[in-house]
Formats: sequence, C-alpha cells, structure tokens
Amino acid sequence: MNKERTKKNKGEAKPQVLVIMGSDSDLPVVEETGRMLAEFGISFEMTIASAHRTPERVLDLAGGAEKRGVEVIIAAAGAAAHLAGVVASHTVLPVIGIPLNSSPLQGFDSLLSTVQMPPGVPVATVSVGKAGAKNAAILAAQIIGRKDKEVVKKLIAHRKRMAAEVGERAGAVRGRSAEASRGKR
Ligand code: C2R
Repeated sequence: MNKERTKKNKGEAKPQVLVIMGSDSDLPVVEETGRMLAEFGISFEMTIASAHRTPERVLDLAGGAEKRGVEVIIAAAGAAAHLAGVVASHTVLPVIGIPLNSSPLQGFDSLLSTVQMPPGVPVATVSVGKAGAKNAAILAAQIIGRKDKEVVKKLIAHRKRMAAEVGERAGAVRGRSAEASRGKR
C-alpha cells in the first residue's frame, strides 16, 4: 500500500473503518468523515484508490479489508462514482457510499452512480457532499455500536448535543422575531 497516500489516525495498525476516496481532490470533504469517526473513538485509515484509474489497488484494499479487521468500508467519489459499487463487489463487509459534488453535474451523477446498485450488491448511500461525509461516519458508528457500548454512548451524547444546539438556535430565532414584532407595533 502506498504509505504516502494513506492517512492513519494515532498510528492504528488495525483500522475499524477503511475510508477510500477516488482522488486527493476529495479530501477537503472526506476529512469530515475522519473528524466524526475520531469523535466516536473509532480507529480508521484513509486512502486513495480509483475503480477507473487503479482497479487493482481497489481490489487489494477491498478484498483484504476483512482479514485486517476492518468492520466497515466507506467509499467516497464524485462524477462517474463507481468506486463504492466496485468496492462492495469485492467484499461482504458493509459498504457506505458518499456521492461527492466534484463535477459540473454537482453530485447528481455521483448520487445515481453510487445509489443505483443492481440487486445483490448493496451500497448504503448517504447524502451528497459534506452532509454525507458526516452521516457516513455516524452510520459506521451505528454499525460498530452494535458490538461496542462505548460507541453507543458517544452516539447518544452526539444526539443530545445536536438537540441542545437546536434548542439554542430556536431561542435565538424566538428572540429576534419577538424584537421584530415589537418594532411593527
Ligand atoms: P480528480 O480531481 O483526481 O481529477 O478526480 C474522484 O472521486 C473525484 O471526485 C475527479 C473526481 O473523480 C472521482 N473518481 C471517481 C473514481 N475515481 C475517481 N469517481 C471511481 O473509481 O469511481
């Protein structure tokens, strides 16, 4: 494996999640996946491989993942995004696909290429772009959480933080609308 193009967190030898992206140009979005996985205390490895440009590398990564102890594979790609589907064809590990909006078609192309798998080889496709990058990590944590109570605790804490944030924003909107309404009288 090309070490230069492989980003490991905290020197973990056995990543629980393998994150593959089609190009290093995808990294600014896919970094969000790494950030979220780290928040849930999940070890991961990030690398680059392309079903089109490096088909053998994709086969090696996907085919060898289970032996390395990987539990979930996340595959992110833009444009004609065949990466997640090809990864899924080489493993029985759950594969989560992130369609990226890196082409002139703004992710409509990658969404269809990732989600429209033929029956028999599923890819759990999340939303396009940064929201999907975040959700892919959460979904991976939910899968891993079935066997890891610590991850479940972190997922629950994340939900609570989100709800608290919405509560704060609702308070701010209420305050602003009350001010605007007083101004009308
Ligand atoms: P470059 O910026 O390297 O030209 O890549 C990548 O994910 C990226 O969003 C442009 C876009 O091409 C995508 N790509 C794929 C695949 N390989 C690269 N969709 C694949 O195998 O599916």
